[in-house]
Amino acid sequence: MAVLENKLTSQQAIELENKYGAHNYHPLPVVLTRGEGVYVWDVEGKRYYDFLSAYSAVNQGHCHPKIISALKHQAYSLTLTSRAFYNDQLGKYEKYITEYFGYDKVLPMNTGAEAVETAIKLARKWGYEKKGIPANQAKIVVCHNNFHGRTVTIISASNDPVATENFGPFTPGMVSIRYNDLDALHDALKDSNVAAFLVEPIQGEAGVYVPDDNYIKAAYTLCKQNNVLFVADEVQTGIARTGKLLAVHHSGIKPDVLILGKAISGGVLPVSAVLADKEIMDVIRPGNHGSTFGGNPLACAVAMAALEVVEEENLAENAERLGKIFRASMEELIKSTDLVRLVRGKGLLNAIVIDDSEDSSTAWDICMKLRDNSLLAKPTHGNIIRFAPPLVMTEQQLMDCIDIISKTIKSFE
Ligand code: IF1
Repeated sequence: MAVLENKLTSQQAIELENKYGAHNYHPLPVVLTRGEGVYVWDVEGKRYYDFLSAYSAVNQGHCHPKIISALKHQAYSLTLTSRAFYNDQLGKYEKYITEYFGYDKVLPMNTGAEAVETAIKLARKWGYEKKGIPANQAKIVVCHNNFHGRTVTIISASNDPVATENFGPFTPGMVSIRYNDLDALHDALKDSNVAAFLVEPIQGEAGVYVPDDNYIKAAYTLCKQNNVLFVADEVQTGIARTGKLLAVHHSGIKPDVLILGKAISGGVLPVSAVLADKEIMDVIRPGNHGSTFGGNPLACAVAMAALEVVEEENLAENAERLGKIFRASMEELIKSTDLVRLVRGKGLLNAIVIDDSEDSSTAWDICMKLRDNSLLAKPTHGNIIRFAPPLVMTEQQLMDCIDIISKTIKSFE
């Protein structure tokens, strides 16, 4: 097939996706073919700053040489054994990642949604076997406007009609309360059938919604008082994105169950993980749960390299420092334009809110103009633009990007 051999133009690549792919996305029209660090290139050779980082999966930058080297090296030796046999990478990785995050045990999976599913199963089983919840009565408390993934059970916890409509029937046992509302949590936890509180330390999909400073810590304390597991979904906020290794570190707590994904592999392979201490993880026994690809040697080698990069290159500190500069610059911009209502975020997970209705096209138009000006970002919920560059960005590159963003937004006045 000629189409597979020839180099495509952007238009051709977009037409192929439109014709042969399910229409489950509405991408910004740019066709990428190469990435290096904070940059990506389209098929016509134009270079862009990546301000999405594949939704915070590419925190270490595109095609990080150390991670790609680990990938190549391991790919020549062994890629997949399944868990029917042992392999010589998994144990090493399990030791490495548990010590890295300070837990006794890890359960390796692939995508973020799978890790969330795993955490829900773990919490339910713990609820029955350790807390003594009557059979099939376990409840998981979640928050309005959460995003935890796309499986039927996970969308059963969602209140987003676009994500849920006509996908029922849904998994029972999900109780949804307002985010950042400790009274609501206090009331929900009175039910002794609650096994866990599943929460994002910062709500990403909701538009980088940062809760009050005391929320996470107080929520954790409420969980402890009620013998409920505090389950943190750090799929998006983890791995240095918010200026600390984990977003919960801003609150000084250790979740009972920690869910990680995306940047564990630096965006090279789907790698996710559920971490917990022995008393919790031990409820999972052979045959209860698993995955053909989870814990495969290729993923293990890649993830170890990717986590090493986070430490070696001080990515958390860099995200913390650059994030402050970014938000301060956006505050300056807000003073000089009516178009941007506010900026919010932590570390290098930030968003600006465009002063317009949710159904206007302004945020999309701004992202199109940013693309023309060599910077890629994506609107969410109509009037919010998320800014999340790779954490390997330098201050000088950031200043260049701030300049592009400011000039682009001012051109709309
Ligand atoms: C898409 C958002 C980001 C997540 C949290 C679990 C998962 C995600 C906190 C599931 C995934 C993604 C998936 C992506 C869009 C995206 C996203 F806009 F929806 F909120 F990152 F900002 N927990 N987030 O954020 O992980 O199964 O996808 O590996 O296209 O759906 P996954």
